[in-house]
Amino acid sequence: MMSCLRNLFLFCTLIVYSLCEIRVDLNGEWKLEDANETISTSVVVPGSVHTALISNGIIGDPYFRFNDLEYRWIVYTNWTFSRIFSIPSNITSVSTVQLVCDGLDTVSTVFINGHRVGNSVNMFLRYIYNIGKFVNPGENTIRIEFESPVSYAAKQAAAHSQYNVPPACNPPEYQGFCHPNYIRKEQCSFSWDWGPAFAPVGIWRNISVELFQAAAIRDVTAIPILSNSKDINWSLNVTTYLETGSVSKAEGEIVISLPQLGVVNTTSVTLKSGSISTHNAHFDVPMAETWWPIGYGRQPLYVVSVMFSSASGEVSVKNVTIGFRTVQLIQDALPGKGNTFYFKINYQYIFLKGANWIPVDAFQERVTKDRLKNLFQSAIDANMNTLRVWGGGIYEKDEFYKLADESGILIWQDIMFACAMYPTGEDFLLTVDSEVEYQVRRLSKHPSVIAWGANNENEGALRENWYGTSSNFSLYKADYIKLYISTIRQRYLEQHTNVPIVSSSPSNGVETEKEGWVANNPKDPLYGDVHYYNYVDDCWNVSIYDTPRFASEYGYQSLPSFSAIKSVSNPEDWSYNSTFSLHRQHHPKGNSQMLSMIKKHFTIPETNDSVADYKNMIYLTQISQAMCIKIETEHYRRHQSDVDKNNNGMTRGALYWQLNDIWQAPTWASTEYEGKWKMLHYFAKDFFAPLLASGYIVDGHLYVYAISDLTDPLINATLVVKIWSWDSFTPLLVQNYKFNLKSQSSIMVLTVTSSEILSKAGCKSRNSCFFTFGVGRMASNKIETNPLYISSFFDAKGLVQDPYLQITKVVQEGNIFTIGIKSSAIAPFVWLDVGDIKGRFSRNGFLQLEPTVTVTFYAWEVVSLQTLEDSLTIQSLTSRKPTKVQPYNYMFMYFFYFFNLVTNVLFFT
Ligand code: BMA
Repeated sequence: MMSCLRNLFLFCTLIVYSLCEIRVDLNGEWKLEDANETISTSVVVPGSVHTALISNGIIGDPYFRFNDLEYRWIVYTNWTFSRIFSIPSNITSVSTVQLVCDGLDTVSTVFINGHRVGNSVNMFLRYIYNIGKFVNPGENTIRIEFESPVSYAAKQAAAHSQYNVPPACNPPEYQGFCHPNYIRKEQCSFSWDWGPAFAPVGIWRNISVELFQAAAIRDVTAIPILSNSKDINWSLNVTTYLETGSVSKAEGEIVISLPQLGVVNTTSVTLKSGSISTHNAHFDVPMAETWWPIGYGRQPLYVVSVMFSSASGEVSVKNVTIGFRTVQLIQDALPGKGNTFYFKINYQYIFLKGANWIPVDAFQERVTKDRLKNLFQSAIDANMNTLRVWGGGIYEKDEFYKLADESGILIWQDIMFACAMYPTGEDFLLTVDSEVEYQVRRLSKHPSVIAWGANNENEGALRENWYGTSSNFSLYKADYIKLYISTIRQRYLEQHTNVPIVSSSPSNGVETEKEGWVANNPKDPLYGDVHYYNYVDDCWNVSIYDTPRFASEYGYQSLPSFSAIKSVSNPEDWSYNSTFSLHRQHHPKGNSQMLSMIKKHFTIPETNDSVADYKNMIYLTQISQAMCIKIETEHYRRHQSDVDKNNNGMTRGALYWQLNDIWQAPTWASTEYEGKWKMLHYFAKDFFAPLLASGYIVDGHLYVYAISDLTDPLINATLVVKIWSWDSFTPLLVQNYKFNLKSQSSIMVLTVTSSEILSKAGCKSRNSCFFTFGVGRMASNKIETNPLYISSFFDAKGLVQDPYLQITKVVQEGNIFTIGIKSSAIAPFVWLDVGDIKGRFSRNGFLQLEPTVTVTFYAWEVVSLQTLEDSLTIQSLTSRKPTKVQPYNYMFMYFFYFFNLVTNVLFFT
């Protein structure tokens, strides 16, 4: 019976939908002109001026060398997009014609057939203009005049004469434009400490004309409800937002169905004319299967199809895809001091592990589904379960959230405000209010979206006087509350999403509210989430880290690969402190901070080959970054189940800064602009592993933890501790420790005086040894090993040997290449590189503990064996220099071996 109904509904939907709904797609080719009419060319919509100028050969690659400065004229120019479009001849029979713009970037005036129909000031808002009065059946013209966003922001700032809303401009190193806070546009498009300033303009999302008579469904939200954790009995709140036409009233029916489950809910409605009508329905969905985060179960998704059919036979249909899950942000008071801060999905605690997400490109039209897919796959492959869409970028494309829903990657979604004070004039608040309403409706149906944050770091900025606001604190505090609490939070709560919102990241969560929304110490580790950056102290020393409830940002910079740099530079740029390198480094003191962190543990080699030196710096910055974030992340994961004497601990989230790169530059990212994994991303795969053994030494004591994200307990499991001397492939000591561990928790399995265990192992000196830890259900050689280096590499000088790494074979099977590696000594940070061939290795940057290992390269594109071999190089920290694939002829191999031995200087030891 149910399936009959379902089929009937689908059948009707198809027939009536095609008869009644008229939508004229305006995507595609438009004409582009500058205000002085010196340029007249074409632009593909969705698209921006910059990419149109690139594809028409008017400008080159904006990312190349100094082109970000070279092409500044583009952003100071006003631009016009125009085209002709056709309206069907039956226009006379429809009452309402609307121009629906899903995204205008940003400040524009819209004309139809020469008549002004409206304007836009907010790129995050969908603009809908009634254009019935101005269109004719047949040919029409549309013209959208864009004003320079940079000039607009400056004008808005100048007009705000009462008081300053800082920062006026970001630091000069950012090489950016001023006053991004005065315009509702991607804040980082005016530049950031990892990104360029292009401030593109254009029609950045879909645009269409829609015609209807009675009503059209604009939006649908569907919120799953589970009344208790015991009986899995789902129900659904479906809200349908209908745009009604000018007929006096529209009578009809709303039919909501979940075709996969045979659920149909029908209601008769009478809609008022000329407004937005809201229709709510609540019904049981008994057969629904629960949606789970990645690693915790399946991700079943269901189509909710909503159809409005008017008495006169007009039909409007909207389908949304949803998943059934609940979210709780648990902020319980802890005995002593502080609150917990962690997430439960479907009543089950989940440690959120992952990274922060920034816009994938300065020009969104270049962000293809494949690029998004690749980034998601990289997050999944690195054992992440969460991404935070950071507040200085954009609300992402639909495909982004679709990928998250399908894969089970959880999303912490910021509202787009970051690192600034913001104005609170009436117009500004009104447009923000509409933005929140629109974006929350748009995104709340996605099961992956499990948290919202009203801004990035603005509570901290105000409390800590980052922008000189302290002399007038109460004024800025009042503005803060007006914007984030009375407007954003208020509007958010009215949407009844069932997903928690925090007023800022970092914040103290409910404690921030208690303290009047600007807490005394928004970074308090005992409450909410924290952001932690420290470029001064030694990142190998775990004592420098707080042990907060939730670490939502922390990071260190590194340089991208040489192949990434090469694609946007000339040979004269290839040194650490070249004009180009400094131009790309937007973080004040960034290069010297990386350098000083490297020097704490590594020797920086100098050769008489400046390109080799530069490549070594790239390699060392990546090692240093990977090590710092490994150590910090493991610290957070270790303390998910315990609190120390000051009540620090129960850390239940670790999202490092940042997953991806917007261009090729020194940044905090773990994957590069083209998707290539930096060493950090390979490390992330290990330090986010569901089962991990992790140790550290403080005050002469070794502490080793077992950490599990698994949903079943470990009974009688084994921790394997090994002590190695750099000069032997055989460990000096192997010890097994038995333990039990509850599901999704961490436990300290071993604590011992480090000198005691080292001497027990017969380790000659601390500098000559290191530890590895592994954990498994049973003792086995297959247990992954996690190293703990107990001395800096320059202290190990002379003890760590050149491993004379050799690639012994490369075997191709389709896009998969098996690479054999031979080593004559233990080799730290073994690094394979294939230049600009796209793909990733099964492991990289690893500690080679055996004479031979095999690594797999997964190519993301078709590549021949010869091309791969020609590009492949291998090195380690203790290699004299990177080597290429050796000829398979042994004579040659030994020749190269001895040749290396006598001709090179040992770099790192
Ligand atoms: C945090 C972020 C970003 C920034 C990063 C690195 O403050 O929120 O604004 O890019 O640090 O400085």
